[in-house]
Amino acid sequence: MERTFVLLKPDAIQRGLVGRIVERFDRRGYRILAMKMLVPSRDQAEQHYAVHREKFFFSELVDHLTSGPVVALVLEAPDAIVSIRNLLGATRPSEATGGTIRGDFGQTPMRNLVHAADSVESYEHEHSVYFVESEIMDYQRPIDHWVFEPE
Ligand code: FUP
Repeated sequence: MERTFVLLKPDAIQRGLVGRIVERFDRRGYRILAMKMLVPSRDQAEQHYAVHREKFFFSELVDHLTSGPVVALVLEAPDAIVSIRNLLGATRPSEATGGTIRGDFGQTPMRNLVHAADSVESYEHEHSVYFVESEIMDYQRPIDHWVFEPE
């Protein structure tokens, strides 16, 4: 089992897509371990995207992330990091395959609705920007033995 961090960015909330995006995670059987709504501080946004600090789009990215409420989640499943990234689709919605979240709903690279960690290291860093450990649930579901059956 693997955990990943996902963030529905302000454009997802503004466009009324929270339910439809979270439903995609539910339908695939990911276990939701944490989910909360907040308005990120500039410090949180800068920490989250610290790897992009030198990029030309960094200040616009921080402005966007702090512009309104976001929904932060911790999800768990086998290979959660790569499988959620596949479900999101390419960073640029114009390059995202139909059927992916960004392919179906994304508009611009800056407003591509949802972020997900791209490695275990990113997960460790990013979830700690938004959650304290006591906010992350640890529970089992009776159906998990077949939802997560080994292939
Ligand atoms: P991703 O991991 O798919 O969210 O993409 P990146 O980490 O490469 O980019 C982080 C965010 O920066 C994207 F969500 C949108 C923004 N971005 C731009 O606005 N322009 C770019 O050219 C690249 C990224």
